[in-house]
Amino acid sequence: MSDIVQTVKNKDPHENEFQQAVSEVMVSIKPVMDRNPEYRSAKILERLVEPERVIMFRVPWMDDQGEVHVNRGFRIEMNSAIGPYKGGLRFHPSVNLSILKFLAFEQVFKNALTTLPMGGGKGGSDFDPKGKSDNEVMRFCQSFMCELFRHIGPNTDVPAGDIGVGAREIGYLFGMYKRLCNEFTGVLTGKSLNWGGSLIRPEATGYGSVYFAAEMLATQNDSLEGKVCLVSGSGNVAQFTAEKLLELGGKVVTFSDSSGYIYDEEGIDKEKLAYVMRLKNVKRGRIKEYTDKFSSAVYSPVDANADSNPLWNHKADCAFPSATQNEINGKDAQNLVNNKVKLVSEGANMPTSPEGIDIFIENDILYGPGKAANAGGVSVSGLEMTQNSMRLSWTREEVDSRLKMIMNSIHKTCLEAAEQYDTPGNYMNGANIAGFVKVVDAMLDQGVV
Ligand code: NDP
Ligand code: 2IT
Repeated sequence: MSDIVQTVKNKDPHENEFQQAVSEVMVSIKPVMDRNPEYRSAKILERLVEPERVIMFRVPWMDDQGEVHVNRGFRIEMNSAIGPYKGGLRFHPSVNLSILKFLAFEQVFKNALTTLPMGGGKGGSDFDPKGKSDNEVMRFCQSFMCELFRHIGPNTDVPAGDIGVGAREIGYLFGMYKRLCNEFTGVLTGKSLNWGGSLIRPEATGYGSVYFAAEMLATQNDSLEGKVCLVSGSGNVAQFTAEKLLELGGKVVTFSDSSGYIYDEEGIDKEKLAYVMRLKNVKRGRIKEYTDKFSSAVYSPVDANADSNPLWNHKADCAFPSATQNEINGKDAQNLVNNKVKLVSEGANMPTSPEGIDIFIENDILYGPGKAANAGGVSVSGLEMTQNSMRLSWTREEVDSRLKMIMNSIHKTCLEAAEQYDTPGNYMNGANIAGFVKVVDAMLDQGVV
């Protein structure tokens, strides 16, 4: 197994995030490989770490002043063993092949866990939507789709949102796809409600992460009632994590963005959350502005180069990292443990560094890894695809109850797989093993392709 990690390192030595994601899975699945020699002879691991296709393209666009800019566009079509490629698009200046390959790799296992027929993919651009006008974002999205459209389709590859890509961007992307293909079809998910979107899709990742947390606590006859919760980020996932936590009796005390974080000792109630939603989704402002409105909160800037993030050093029962990868390092994890945190549910993808994960597991923290805990988003994307194919829309209650069922099933599957491979309660191993077995069995059935 370490051979595979070494091969990945030799082939693409600079792709740190991809190596990190691969290493984690390889450690978990070692006992599965030992019990199933046929996986080895079919070169399953070598095939899993090589994307089926990587598309990389130029995205030229013009700003409001008439100046031309050039960004890079990407789509990683990682694995289609159990369904069409499925996964989000990320627009953020940090986007590169390493980040998108890690995200696409994790997506393969995550999508397998959802119980729905979806393969794994991810894409995006190093375009930064921050500070851009709506027209600039529209022109960028149109240019991006002018290349992407030839690679995707409702039965081929179905992108959605991720960091920097929400309902606005999906709308512009869909408009251009429809114009180019002359076809109204469910080629993207996260669409607005009145033209093919699903109820609960905006809420799904955050709600799902909280449903997963509630399931983990239930194994110890505990609940979210009265729990003090740290939430990072203040975007889509963070907002709906907070909304569901409030509904289930939790107390949310933090939100952040890439500049800093707010700590509100009195708790972020429904009214304050509504303010954050307006601030972030309509005004596209910064989280710092929260303190202008609510004097109970303190804002602290965050230094990305510091050895720890003070957000994770507040007294709390539960942590919901919902911003970005590697936002909890070893020191942050130790701080959380020292402060007696019981549970970590990852709304973000790979938010905890490998050192951090080891610390959580050594200390018996209820640790829900991203590919399980945040699978609610892509699950409801899968339900959106189903509704599009059937040309009907389910009610809020219908979608929410399916989401809950799927999260419960993922939780159960992780526990069973962890138990079967002698690491009871280890959700990371459980998620990696269960996702892996489903995908590689399909690959074996389909021959050497
Ligand atoms: P949004 O763009 O809505 O929000 C992202 C939030 O994270 C913002 O508050 C942003 O702050 C912050 N953030 C982004 N990059 C950094 C960084 N480098 N350092 C610190 N903070 C950062 O994205 P989402 O809420 O959709 O995504 C959040 C996480 O959840 C990501 O890891 C994503 O992959 C994952 N995820 C999302 C799903 C979805 O359905 N949307 C599904 C499953 C996982 P700022 O505004 O300053 O950039
Ligand atoms: O990381 C993820 O699962 C997402 N960004 C959502 C993907 C999707 O297709 O809804």
